[in-house]
Order: sequence, then structure tokens, then C-alpha cells
Amino acid sequence: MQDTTSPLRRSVLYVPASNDKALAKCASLACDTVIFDLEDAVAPERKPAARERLREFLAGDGRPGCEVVVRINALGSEWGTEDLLAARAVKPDGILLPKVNGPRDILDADAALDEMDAPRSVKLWAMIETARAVLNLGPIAELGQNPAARLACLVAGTNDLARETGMSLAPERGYMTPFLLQMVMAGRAGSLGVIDGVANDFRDLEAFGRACQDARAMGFDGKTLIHPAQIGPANAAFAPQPTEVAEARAIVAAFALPENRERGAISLEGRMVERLHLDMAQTLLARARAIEEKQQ
Ligand code: 1VU
Repeated sequence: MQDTTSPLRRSVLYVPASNDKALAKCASLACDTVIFDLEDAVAPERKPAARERLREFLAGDGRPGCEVVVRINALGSEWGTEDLLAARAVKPDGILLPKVNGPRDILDADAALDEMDAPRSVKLWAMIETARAVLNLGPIAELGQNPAARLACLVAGTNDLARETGMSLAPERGYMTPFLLQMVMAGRAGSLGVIDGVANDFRDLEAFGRACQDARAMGFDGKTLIHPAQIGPANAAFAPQPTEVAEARAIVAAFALPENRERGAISLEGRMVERLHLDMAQTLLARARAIEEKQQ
């Protein structure tokens, strides 16, 4: 479950490392995380230039103040090792591994980063976008419980999953939902962050808002985004809502009453409220405070 120290990752924006205009824009955007992409958003012939551009850009004044992640090409691909070196050099918070099939892919990246003397603060994020990754969610998420492994977050890759399986993303991702829920379950078992996949139709913000609400109800921390217009709706949907904040305050206040201090369960407005609800209320209020502080 999320706790009071879980980072805010409501809006996680992909920015193609080869797109100068997008790079220039990203520091002014209100997303919680930027993923600089060296993989699918960059054409094969532009990979070396994109790596160089990313190095230059992140060493300069335009570096965004938010969490910075770099998505590399798969380590087994012709670009993987050069990408990992470039990613390590830009001191990211995380490195996103695409096409992960099982725990071995993560352990290999971990070992390669150790060989490059990357600090342990550089975390690994794993894309769950192959059928094998879905089958291996348990062993992948187990790495989250291993303090020696760097795994911090799972990211759904619904476009690739749909391509590989033939599963439709319409209507409302109904067929994909069981696998997304499996991913949330595995991620939570491994104390990992869990971020939902992208919505391709970036002009339909109404549908996007609904998709964010569904993702939040499934338990995701946030959503990966492809366009700046998606940031506002994602930030709004994954933030505690005013009614939730009011309810959380009421729970905290009720447990603080002298007569309830030593009770495990109390009655509040006709509902049973237990100490687990108090924990949840405190987490929600901490998230609301973190969002407020970020906006100041
Ligand atoms: O206002 P300006 O003209 O200065 O800027 C444009 C545009 O450059 C900028 N913008 C972005 N800035 C940062 N990050 C982005 N991802 C981004 N996208 C656009 O916003 C201003 C308005 O843009 P626009 O409405 O004119 O849109 P464009 O036609 O420029 O771009 C649309 C696409 C879809 C091509 C663009 O948003 C994009 O490249 N998005 C990211 C694609 C990507 O990273 N794909 C790979 C990850 S998704 C995946 O692999 C699934 C797992």
C-alpha cells in the first residue's frame, strides 16, 4: 500500500529525448515525473544524437526539478548498453527498462549499473508490457522486497501488451483490466510504485479523465502521459478529493478523542472505523499536504 513516504507520481510524462521543443517545454510543466525516452519515441537512426542531446540538456539549466527517469532500449538490443551508460551519466532518479520478461532482466541491469559504479540511489523501473512479464509478475515484484535490488516501480505498457496479445484496448480497457489489477496486486506485494499505461487519444480529455479515475480506483499511483494537456486531469484525478480529505480529518479527529484513544474500532456516522482506516486517513492527508506544498 501507499504510505506517508510514497512519492507523488500522479502524472508521469514521456518526453522524447530527440524532440528539442518537448525538452525545452518540460521544465515548465507541472508533472510529478518526466521519463526521457530513448526507446520507442526515438527512430533508430536518431538514437546516438538523442543520447547526446539528453546528456547536454540534463547538464544545463533546463533540467526539470521533478523526478527524472530515463527509458533506455532493452539491454539485449544494439542500443541498450550505450543507453545505460548515457542514462547513468545524467544522474537520474530512475532508469526505466522496457520489454522486461522476468526478474533476470532486472538483475542484469542492476549488475550492469553496479559495474558502472552507479549510486544505489539510482532506481530501476520496469515496464510490464509483454505477456511473459504478466506471467512473471510475482517473481518480478519479489525483487521489490530485496534491499539489494534497485527495483522501485512497475509501469504498464498497454500498447505493447495489446499488440502482442491481440487484446483490444476498447471499450474502456475492459479486457485489459484483469492484467492491470494483477500488476497493482504484485506491485503492492513488492512495495513498489505502480503507474498505469498511456492514453493515445490525447485530445479527448474527458475520456482521459475517466481513464484516470478508473486507474486510481484500481489502485495505481498515477498515469503515464504522452502530452502536456494530460497533466492537469491526471494531477486532479490522482489527488485526494475534498470529500475524502474531510472524511480523513473526521477519522483522525475521532481517534484523537480521549474516549477512543485506546480503542481499535469506533463508530463514526453510522460506520465502523478501524485503526487501518486511521492509517489510510493519515496517508491520504500526507498526500494532500505534499500536493499543497508542491503547488506553493
Ligand atoms: O507549445 P510548443 O509548440 O512549444 O510545444 C508543443 C509540443 O512541443 C509540446 N509537447 C510536449 N512537450 C513535452 N513533452 C511531450 N510529450 C510533449 N508533447 C507535445 O506541447 C506543445 C503542444 O503540442 P501539440 O499539441 O502541437 O502536439 P505535437 O503535435 O507537437 O505532438 C504530439 C505528439 C503525440 C507527437 C507528442 O505529444 C509526443 O511526441 N508525445 C510523446 C510520445 C512518446 O514519448 N511516445 C513514447 C512513449 S509512449 C509508449 O511507449 C507507450 C508505453
